[in-house]
Amino acid sequence: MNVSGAYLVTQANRSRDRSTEEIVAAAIDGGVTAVQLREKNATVRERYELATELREQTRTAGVTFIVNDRVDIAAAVDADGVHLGDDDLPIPAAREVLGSERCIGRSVSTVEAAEAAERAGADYLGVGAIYATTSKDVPDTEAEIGTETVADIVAAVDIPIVGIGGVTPENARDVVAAGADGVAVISAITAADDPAAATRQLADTVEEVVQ
Ligand code: TZP
Ligand code: MG
Repeated sequence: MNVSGAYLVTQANRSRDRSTEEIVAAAIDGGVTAVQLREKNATVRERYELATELREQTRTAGVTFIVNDRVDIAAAVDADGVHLGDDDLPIPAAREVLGSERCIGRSVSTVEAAEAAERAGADYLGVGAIYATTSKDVPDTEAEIGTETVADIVAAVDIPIVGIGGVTPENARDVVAAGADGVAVISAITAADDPAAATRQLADTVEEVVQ
């Protein structure tokens, strides 16, 4: 698992009619380190079929591939891991299914939730929403937590942290300066005029700040 750098989360309805495979190919060209399949409106069968395609693309490129929500699909397509939230299987139950070979990511927005996820065995955390986002309906309590909360969570846990929510090539620097290892984005890549160039900008920014 590598979740440092630029991490793409897919969402077909932000892609301006380009296919998810096309966006992922462009992101790979731009140096993405991880891709998460997150298609909330697709059926399990559709997600499985897309996951099979994206697994192929990411494997060839040596990019980490993670499936949102569905532990079964992650195992079925030999993904590198799964990304879970409050409504999904608890981490220990997912671990029963996936074993220690695959990674488990967990969405959190508070220090307490981050500590609990680490204790439960999460391998990395998605922390957000840092800024306002138009890609997801985020509950008020989880919205716009800011880079201060990112820094608090970085100080509280030892596992890698990926910042998410309204992250752009312009503000990614602040997210990494707060201690995040990577930045996860939907629209900054998926809705960009040039998704490969946007990915490259994000990846370069993270690399510059980390050094
Ligand atoms: N989780 C917290 S915010 C968010 C998710 C999936 C949406 C991120 O989308 P964008 O377009 O990068 O703000
Ligand atoms: Mg979920």
